Amino acid sequence: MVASLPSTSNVVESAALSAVLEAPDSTFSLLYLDTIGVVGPLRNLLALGDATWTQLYADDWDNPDQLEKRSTPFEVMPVLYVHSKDGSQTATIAESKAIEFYLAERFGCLGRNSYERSLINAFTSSSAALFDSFLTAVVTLKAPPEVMLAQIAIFSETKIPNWVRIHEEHLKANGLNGHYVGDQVSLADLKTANLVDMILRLPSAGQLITPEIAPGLLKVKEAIDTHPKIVQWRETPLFKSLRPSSTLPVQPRPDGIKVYNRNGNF
Ligand SMILES: N[C@@H](CCC(=O)N[C@@H](CS)C(=O)NCC(=O)O)C(=O)O
Repeated sequence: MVASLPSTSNVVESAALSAVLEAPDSTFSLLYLDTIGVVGPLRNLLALGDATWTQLYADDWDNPDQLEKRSTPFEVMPVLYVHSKDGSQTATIAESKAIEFYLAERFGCLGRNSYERSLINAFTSSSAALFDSFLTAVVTLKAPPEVMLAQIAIFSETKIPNWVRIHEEHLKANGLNGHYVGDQVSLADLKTANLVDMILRLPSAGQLITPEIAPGLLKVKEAIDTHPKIVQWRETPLFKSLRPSSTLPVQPRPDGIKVYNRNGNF
């Protein structure tokens, strides 16, 4: 049995949880691995929003009883727990995109009006689609090396160059100022910067992302990498202990990290 989410058939409970999500003094716990993984943009949003948050690690995730895994709504991480100030109520948000959207809305990273929001959602979706398809086709495929190399070749020869060309056009239309929309950091900027970081780790990166081919995308990455709140987050012991890949050795855990309690106590 996976963890069930509170039913919205109870109108009073639904309204109370909505209030927790909207309260300016709520705090957060993020259940995820000690890697950047799929939560790079999401942790950056917590930094941009000056959020008070705790990292939760699932130390018993691989237990054959699968109790931790099944205590989450989709048996995967990340899960964001949003706590009321007095800790008496917690709202759960599962799935990285749902969490990103909630945090982006809360911390003002979805533009100034409905039109800007729809543009940001479109750029975000386009970058997320390439990121997700790369994860599925290469990272989580667990195929023999020659199959993985063939998959990477497909991305390097067509999918990534197409995405670069198209996104450069849109960034040019916004004045190559490091943002997709207006002059503020948005969810689209965060998702794209994360994707550019991933592309730059490929052997073919030198042909895919260069100042000549991708000046707009590099500017977006620079705007994220130099944002004072993100610089500050990357100086923290927690960020420094995160692994870019789960194949790298585990780092010592800094203070402040909590271990996920399968009973749902935070
Ligand atoms: N669709 C999910 C995918 C999450 C996902 O694949 N999580 C992986 C880590 S990146 C996980 O929980 N793996 C452990 C497992 O499947 O048991 C999301 O976007 O949140």
